[in-house]
Amino acid sequence: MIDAEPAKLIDARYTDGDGVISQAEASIDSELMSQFTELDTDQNGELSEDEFSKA
Ligand SMILES: [Ca+2]
Ligand SMILES: [Ca+2]
Repeated sequence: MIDAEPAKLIDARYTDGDGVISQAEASIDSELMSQFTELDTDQNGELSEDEFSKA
């Protein structure tokens, strides 16, 4: 039941191995997609692990 994750890490399904979530990758999750612009604080069109951890 308890998922002992210290912090949200980028789920492997969102990444192609580059460690960031592109908009295309985020689009598989409508909830994430809806937050994408807000989370992308440096507005580079990708979510870094740091940005994603605020989700
Ligand atoms: Ca990626
Ligand atoms: Ca970003």
